[in-house]
Amino acid sequence: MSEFLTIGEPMAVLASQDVNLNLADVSHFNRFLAGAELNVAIGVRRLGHSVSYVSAVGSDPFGRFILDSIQSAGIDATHINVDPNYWTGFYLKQRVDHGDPQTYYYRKNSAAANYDRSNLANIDLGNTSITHITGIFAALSPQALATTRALIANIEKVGGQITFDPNLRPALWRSKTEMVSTTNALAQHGTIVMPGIHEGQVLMGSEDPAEIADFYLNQSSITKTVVVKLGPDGAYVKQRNQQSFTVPGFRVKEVIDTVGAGDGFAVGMISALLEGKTMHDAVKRACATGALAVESCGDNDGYPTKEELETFYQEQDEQMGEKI
Ligand code: KDG
Repeated sequence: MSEFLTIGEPMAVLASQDVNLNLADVSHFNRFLAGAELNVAIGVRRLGHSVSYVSAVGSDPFGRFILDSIQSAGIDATHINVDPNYWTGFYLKQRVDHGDPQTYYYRKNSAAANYDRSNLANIDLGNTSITHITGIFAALSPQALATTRALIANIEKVGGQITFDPNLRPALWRSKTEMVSTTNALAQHGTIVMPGIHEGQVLMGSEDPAEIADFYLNQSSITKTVVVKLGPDGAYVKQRNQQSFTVPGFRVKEVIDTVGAGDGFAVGMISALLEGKTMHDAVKRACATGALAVESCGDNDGYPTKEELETFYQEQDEQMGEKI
């Protein structure tokens, strides 16, 4: 079995080719692969690690596209069910010249939302050191939430680590109250919890990174590290019983599309931890992979290979040298 595993809803995204047009007016789109946890799987695989992705797709053209792409990326697709009873989810994404784009989902009652959790019994977690869980899959349906909880229980049985990203998607939840209470309850199982600064405001009422970190460290003894994403300003890190520190963000040449940056951040963290790097180096890589993510149109196309990551670090060092 793979060193890294994640469960999520894979989607196709139709990304507008026209800048600043309302989605209702766009007629030209490019198709990419999407889905937060799948983005992470792709990024971790691109950095050379073995990855398994657990999900379901429909027996339809988007499902075929997703399955083919996952297999050709070298990700273990053994645990992706093809379910002819439901569609594969997809979404539309605007192209904007600044800020976050408008998105529109077609994913209700998708194949992933109907994932049959009896399949979890076939997953061998023996060699999996990190599993990434986000609040998105749990938000899809009561079955998906039950699946998430069952997978977490299986991971805890074998002593695996969980990285948890709240990844709030208010459109998928029935109410804000349910989103907040369920997401925070799932976060209690994260060895590493990675909220964004604005998610902190929604989930525990503060945008102060130290207060957000303390909230997650205090609510569960399982949580050893909280990494609060500060967007372009980098990340604030607090580990249980240790000094907190902040890792600065990297300069980005041109922001093309912000969607997928948070998943890019998780890619850097997870891949570095799999390689035994220190928490500081893992968060530095997370900031780098998050920065690289915003420089391309697709949700995961900007994630680097090892060589691209090295080149990025070198370019950043050269820029720093020029500034001195
Ligand atoms: O984090 C990026 C994702 O938002 C995107 O790829 C698809 O919206 C999406 C989702 O909910 O997975």
